[in-house]
Amino acid sequence: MTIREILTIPDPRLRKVSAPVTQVDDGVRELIVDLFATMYDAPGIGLAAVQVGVLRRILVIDVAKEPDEKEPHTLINPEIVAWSDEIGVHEEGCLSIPDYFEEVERPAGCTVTYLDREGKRCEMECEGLLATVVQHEVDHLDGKLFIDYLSRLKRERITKKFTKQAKRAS
Ligand code: GNR
Ligand code: NI
Repeated sequence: MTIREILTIPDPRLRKVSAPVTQVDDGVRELIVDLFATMYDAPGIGLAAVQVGVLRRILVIDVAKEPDEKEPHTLINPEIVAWSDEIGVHEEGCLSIPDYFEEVERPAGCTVTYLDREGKRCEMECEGLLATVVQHEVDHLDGKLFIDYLSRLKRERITKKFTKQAKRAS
């Protein structure tokens, strides 16, 4: 088990489309163990493989409130197949854009299909925070970030800040 480094913007890998998993094998399961370790360590409530530089369609999520009541979800090749008409607003953050939070509007509920860590087809109906996180994570697999839903001014301001930081660090 390894806690992996989380990429931050403007790393270009965060803008790439991740490839589907063709076989849920031990290599994939090892990566999933690392994703959970990295997510819990951060701490975060979701993590996409691309955030540790692996361009595969794999997500882990745990929105449990208490650390000793874990509710880990592994979603491989997730597809959102239905959205509620109702819109919800949540303050969102992203481990790839540390310490930045803004409200984002998204469908309040969604239905997602995916393969679990045994490769079994599953379907999950989500609402509340879980629905927000599922949509946020599936966006990562398509190279999309929550700042893409904000005004251009806000998005450019935060992107510039992180670009400057990355230049200073290099
Ligand atoms: O830890 C996270 N919290 C969070 C809060 C509101 C909406 C989405 C998220 S996901 C984020 C972790 C992350 O960046 N996942 O990609
Ligand atoms: Ni994120």
